[in-house]
Amino acid sequence: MTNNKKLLAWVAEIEAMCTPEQVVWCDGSKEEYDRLMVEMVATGMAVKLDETKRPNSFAFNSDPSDVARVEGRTYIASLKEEDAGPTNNWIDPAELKETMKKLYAGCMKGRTLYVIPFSMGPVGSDIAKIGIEITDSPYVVVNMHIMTRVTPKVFDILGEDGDFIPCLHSVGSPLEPGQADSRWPCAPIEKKYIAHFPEENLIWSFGSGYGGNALLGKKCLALRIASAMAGREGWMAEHMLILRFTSPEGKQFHIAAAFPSACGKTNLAMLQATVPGWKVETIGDDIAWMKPGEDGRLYAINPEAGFFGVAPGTAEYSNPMALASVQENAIFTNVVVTDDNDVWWEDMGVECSGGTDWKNNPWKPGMKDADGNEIKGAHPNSRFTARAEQCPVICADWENPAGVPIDIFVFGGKRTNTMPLVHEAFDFNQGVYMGATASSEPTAAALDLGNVALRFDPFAMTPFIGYHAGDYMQHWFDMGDKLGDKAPRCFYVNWFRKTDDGKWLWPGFGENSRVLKWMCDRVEGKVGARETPIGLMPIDGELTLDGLDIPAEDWAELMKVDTVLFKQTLQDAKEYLAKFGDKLPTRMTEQLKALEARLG
Ligand code: GTP
Ligand code: SPV
Ligand code: MN
Repeated sequence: MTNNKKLLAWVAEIEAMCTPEQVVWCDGSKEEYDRLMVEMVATGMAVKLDETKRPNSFAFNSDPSDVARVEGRTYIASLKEEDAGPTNNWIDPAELKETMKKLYAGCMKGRTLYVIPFSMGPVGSDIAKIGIEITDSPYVVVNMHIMTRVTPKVFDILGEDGDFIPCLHSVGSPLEPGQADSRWPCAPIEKKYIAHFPEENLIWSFGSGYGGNALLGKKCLALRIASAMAGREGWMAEHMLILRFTSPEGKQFHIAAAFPSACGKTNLAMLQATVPGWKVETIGDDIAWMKPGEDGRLYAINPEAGFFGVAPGTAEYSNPMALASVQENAIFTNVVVTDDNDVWWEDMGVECSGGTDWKNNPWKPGMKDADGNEIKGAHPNSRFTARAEQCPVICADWENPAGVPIDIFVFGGKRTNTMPLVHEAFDFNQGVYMGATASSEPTAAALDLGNVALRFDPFAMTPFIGYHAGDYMQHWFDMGDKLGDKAPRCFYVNWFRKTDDGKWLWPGFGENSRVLKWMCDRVEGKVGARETPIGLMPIDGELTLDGLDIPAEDWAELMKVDTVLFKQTLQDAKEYLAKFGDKLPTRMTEQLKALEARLG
């Protein structure tokens, strides 16, 4: 097992506080995975899917209250409030620990405490970080098996004195003797806390069993804690997919793209290019850790080992590579289990005759509730979990500890209006401005965004920046200075423009490869661009539309820079950035002024 002093002391301390029935040290083995699945099927938490249709795969349904991240209950408990900044919830760390210790006291009664040793990044590589998650959720254990590298080799690396990131998690639902367990134990919203102590590299999560709230290697460690470390140490931890795009001549481009949750990262990461001869290979679909290499370029790795992807919308026509990735050895959460024991979700592109919906009710397509609204079979934030190596287009270099050199940064979000299909920054500083003022309409990936029409989401990192967002923006400018002329070129895209009557203006998915090709042509100097107030845009005919049936007026709309709408967005951005006070980088203010002048 381990002789690591800090780890042994920590496990003993948590065991004493949480009083589980037993402690199990996990080894990441297939035997362990199979055993936990058998146990969860026996208790009714998991459903085993048909072995011939979906080998070694399981479905879970969460409690209806526990279906997504809860940003309102997520905290950055830095020592000083100003270090958490205006985009984070803050509680004094001592006070938060007091509150949470009361919740943790006895919280694992009647349950098993699992100790999960995991590596984010290839085990043993310089760039990898070691975490240990303590959890009382067997669902978390099996998902961590897929999403991270769970292995006792972590103990060898730690040795007696090595350091790790402690990640404490409990579903917050102790069991009294004889009390029957619920199918998905969790705590009510007011008892949920997803807490980060960035100065201590420490994570405490209580009350939720879902996704990023509970699989602590992902958003908590690899983004919130890692971004704070990266800010201190001069590297980057970003909410970005990473892909390799290879031209017909064999030239490789590496692209990292930041879109908010449920805005198209997983889809872009594995897209099937429609531009002849070009191909995409996946390196990561959610998180990138990047640092300058010896040659002065920026190198990126994917710290994860699997995908936790949005199920609805995943179909043969949209994301066939994701569908192939979940053909076996997959976990599904909050989807329909069909009458023949397979899975289904909305916009899967296949018929479903009926089954059990994500709320465990009998379900048929087209069913309506009392108000006449259609009942969805799968929750909009239902997810699949699958190992990255099951993706048919996973890149041979996806686990290369040296990473891949990034040529292009892409920013974006879901905007049904205003933002054109694509524009390019004049230079890296303006690229930082574009990323920092990225905006998106809310999605189902977080529970509590309310009814806002639009939110600013700098670098798609609003819920994941582990420190002051103004310092984080400055860090981006500093990285640009460090990289100089080797900095990636910056672009902004929007796949989500709609007509007034609600139809997509752009076909999206595989057709997005046309936009990626234009970016690569720009990097190569093969195409020009026209200057607009917001940036550089394609010259007509140079972003190929061959074979697409897009009416000229739709294309004009997709390429339009509506200065009235942009002036409005600029005003909104100013108001938003005013919250940053004197932490707003001077260069951001300069960019705002310059854009205002260009818009006239
Ligand atoms: P998280 O995993 O939550 O971070 O989301 P994500 O950014 O990986 O988003 P994902 O690729 O799962 O896409 C979210 C939703 O957007 C899905 O329902 C997709 O079908 C849809 N989507 C993705 N790309 C496109 C596109 O190019 N056009 C349109 N219209 N929809 C898209
Ligand atoms: C996201 O919300 O960005 C996700 C899902 O990828 S979760 O892991 O729950 O954060
Ligand atoms: Mn995703």
